Amino acid sequence: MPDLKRVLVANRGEIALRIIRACGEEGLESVAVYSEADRLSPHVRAATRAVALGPAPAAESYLNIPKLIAAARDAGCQAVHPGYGFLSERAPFAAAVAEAGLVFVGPSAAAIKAMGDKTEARRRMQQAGVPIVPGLTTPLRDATEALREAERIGFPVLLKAAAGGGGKGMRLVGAPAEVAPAFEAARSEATKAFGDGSLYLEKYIERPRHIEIQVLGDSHGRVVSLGERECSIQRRHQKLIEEAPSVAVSPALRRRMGEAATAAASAVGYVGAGTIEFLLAPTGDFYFLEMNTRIQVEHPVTELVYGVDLVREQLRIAMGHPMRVHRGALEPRGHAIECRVTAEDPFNGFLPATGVVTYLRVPAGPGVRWDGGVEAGNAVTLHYDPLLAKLIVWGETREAAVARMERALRELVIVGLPSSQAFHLRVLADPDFRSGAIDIAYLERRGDALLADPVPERLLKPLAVTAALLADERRNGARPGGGSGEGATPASPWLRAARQEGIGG
Ligand code: MV4
Repeated sequence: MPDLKRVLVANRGEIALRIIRACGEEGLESVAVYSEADRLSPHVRAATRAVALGPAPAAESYLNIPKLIAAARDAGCQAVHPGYGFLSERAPFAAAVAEAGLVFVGPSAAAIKAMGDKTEARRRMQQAGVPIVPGLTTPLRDATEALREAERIGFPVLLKAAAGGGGKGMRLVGAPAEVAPAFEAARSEATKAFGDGSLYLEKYIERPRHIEIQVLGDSHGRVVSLGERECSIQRRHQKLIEEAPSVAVSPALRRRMGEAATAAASAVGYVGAGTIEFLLAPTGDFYFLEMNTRIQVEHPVTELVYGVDLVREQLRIAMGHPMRVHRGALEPRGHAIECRVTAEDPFNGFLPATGVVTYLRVPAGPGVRWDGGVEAGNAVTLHYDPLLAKLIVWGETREAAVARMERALRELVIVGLPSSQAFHLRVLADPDFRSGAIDIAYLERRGDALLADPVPERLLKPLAVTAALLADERRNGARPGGGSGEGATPASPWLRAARQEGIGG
């Protein structure tokens, strides 16, 4: 059994902090890494110690394998946790960590590689008896073969990148005449994105939900599933709100999807935390899409309804312990919702925002969890993804969880940057969301209507607005109650709203 004392956390932001916290509770020391842009980030101070990696660009810091391995060695670590994004699903990184004599907190490089190749993954899943979307399990040679196969499968079909995932190099093809141009476009996009233009075809599933199943595998050959997460509320493949359980999944369907997911993980000898993504069709049929071989952003909703600390389980599994999760005891309790609070302006096409968080009031109280990566004083740049924090709530029922999330979102005050906060409140108030009438096209259908009223939430507590105004005026050096510079647009949508509404003087 590997004797772990100290873990290198090869990531930044909220997930680095999340992992550092788990290390602390598990009695492990943690070593943070940081770029020049993240010198003042909370994860740096939270760790037992921290190592500077270099300049802000990820290629010179969080994506630099030699620097990370050297940092782990020099700091006396025995293990490396990759978090999500960055190097978490790069088989060469898992291999380099192992080669350096360190434990990779995650699956083997071979499992990452098998699932990273989408046609190989489909072949493996088919063999394991996991339902896959009707279509090919080997790459296409050319557009002629694509046309022949599309006619066999039946239009509409989706052209997908074999090396892909996340929607890049994907093209919807509705009719024979569209095959050749779509093939060329998808191939070019896949080559640019993945350095591999291989494509395959699947039957297009209309109006599905995106449902994923959390799995854990340990080094003693046990694999368990921890129910589903409903991830249909997404915009351009970026999830905004996730929940567990899904209103569309009955206990019987949960059992069947869980069995498919454990079969999928077992088929690649999976060790660690992983997620099997499925499309759930309106017919009730479900199909394997891909496997994410990492801890995911939305893992907390599963933690809250199953009472399991997935990151601690990851660490224990990496230490060779059997997992503490028992199949029979795994029943979801209550309902959890997560909002990804990002530095994006929903009223301006979700444009990523930069600037300094000048004031931050974090929601608290019963059933509220804040997994954040920034604090007041931190700058948000375009070097990394725009996630500021995840706000997660638990309630006895879905209705109670929604009410609690609305309450928590109203407590939240972010000054200095626009954020997705107001948009989350609008989704939560939408009748379709309330009734659970959601699928992967939900935001395309409802997004514009939700943003039609340009004045952000009247739901704001006057106290929160006042706190925000005061913090912003302090930052701008303006007299409270006085005009703070002609034409100056307040950075925060809250402030814009407050000004428009005449709140705060
Ligand atoms: C699909 C699909 C419909 N039919 N495959 C998008 C990214 C990649 N992970 C797979 N994706 C899809 N594959 C078939 N055969 C619809 C999508 C899809 C999607 C899936 C999950 C979550 C959001 C999505 C948004 C658009 C399209």
